[in-house]
Amino acid sequence: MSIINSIQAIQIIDSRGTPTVSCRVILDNGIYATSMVPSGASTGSREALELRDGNLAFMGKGVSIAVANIKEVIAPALIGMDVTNQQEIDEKMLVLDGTSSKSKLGANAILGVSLAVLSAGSKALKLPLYKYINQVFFNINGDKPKMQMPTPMLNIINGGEHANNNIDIQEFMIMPIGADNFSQAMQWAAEIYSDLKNILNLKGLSTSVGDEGGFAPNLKSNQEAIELIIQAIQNNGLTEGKDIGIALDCAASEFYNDGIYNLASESNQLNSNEFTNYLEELTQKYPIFSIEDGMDESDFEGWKNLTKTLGDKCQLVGDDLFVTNSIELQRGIDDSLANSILIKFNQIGTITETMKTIHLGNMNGFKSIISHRSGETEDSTIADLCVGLGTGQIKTGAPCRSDRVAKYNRLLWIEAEQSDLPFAKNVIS
Ligand code: 2PG
Ligand code: MG
Repeated sequence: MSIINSIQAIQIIDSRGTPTVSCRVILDNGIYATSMVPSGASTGSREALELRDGNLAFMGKGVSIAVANIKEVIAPALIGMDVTNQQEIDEKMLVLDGTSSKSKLGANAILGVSLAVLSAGSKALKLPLYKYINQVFFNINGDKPKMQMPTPMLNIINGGEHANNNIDIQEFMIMPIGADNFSQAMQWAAEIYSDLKNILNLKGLSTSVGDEGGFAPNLKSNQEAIELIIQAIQNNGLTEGKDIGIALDCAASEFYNDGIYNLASESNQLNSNEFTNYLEELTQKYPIFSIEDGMDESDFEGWKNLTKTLGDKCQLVGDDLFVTNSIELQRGIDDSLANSILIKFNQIGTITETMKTIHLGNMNGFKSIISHRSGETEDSTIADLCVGLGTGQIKTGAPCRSDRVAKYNRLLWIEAEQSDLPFAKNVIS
């Protein structure tokens, strides 16, 4: 048994300069692990509550109350427990909080502890984190996923809430679907990224980057972003659709109002059916393999229609739609909304609930994509989560900015350590 001896927490700074929670779990044998909690900008309205102080410090965004909740409420309840008992620990925190939205203690407080417990558990058992995660999933769901290296989804042009440019679609991603292994996928991505920078430079467009490390130029339309990316792919001797797939995160809730999808950069106002047609045309014109949040989080009829229209040719990913919540995912399964789910553990608040949601998706043919948040830290747990659960896809920004490459670099190390892990080649074709 590896017993929790103490739990510490402090306020740290994330990649946007905003406070976030960091938590440390210390075991009675002196082993300890530290977590850092991510934070979103284009958040879903059904996400668990991120507790912010709301006072004068840090523009109201301090997390000192969440930190105090860890020290004063959660720590006393968990000290003495076996750290490898992830589910029991997470469930105890749910009882301590007692609300469905985690608004009493804060999902940021609860997740900080849940993540540090996970990592301390792996150290206690002297297992690499991804192997330990595989085992924890088995303990929770009675099912052992096949571990594999993921295909990365790299967001190389940023728009929407993640940049101050004029592009409506939030993320334009490349997926090196034809690479033979993870290192080759990253090499191709870095080369395309560098070429895209040259292209933008030559056109006199901005090469400054957005929250997720992708470029954030002002463009004439959303299509222009895709065309610039295709040019960069071809300049590298690669073929779009064969070597590299395109993926989008529309984050459509951010430009939806009163039944209208407002594409301001194109002066285009579309109703739900028209926006579905717009997306269908994009998939006919370009090799788009995956569309995330193509519809507003509450436009359920729109989601149904989009899934009917594109669901057999394209990965349709619910992010704000499902918020990593098994109840929301069950509704999606029952009503045929989307065919895949984005997984962000801070949307729901514990590792146990995250794993249960992934399991539900697995049982119903939904693919899970492990994701960062736009506000990040150097914590790279999602890299191990993705390998340990074998989900096959990870999206964690551009090959730029340390908060993004921390995850890709961790994956490169896992691949180097464990060369027999298969690579999720052609994962969505
Ligand atoms: C998203 C995420 C991550 P945010 O919408 O998928 O890319 O953004 O963390 O701002 O919700
Ligand atoms: Mg999203």
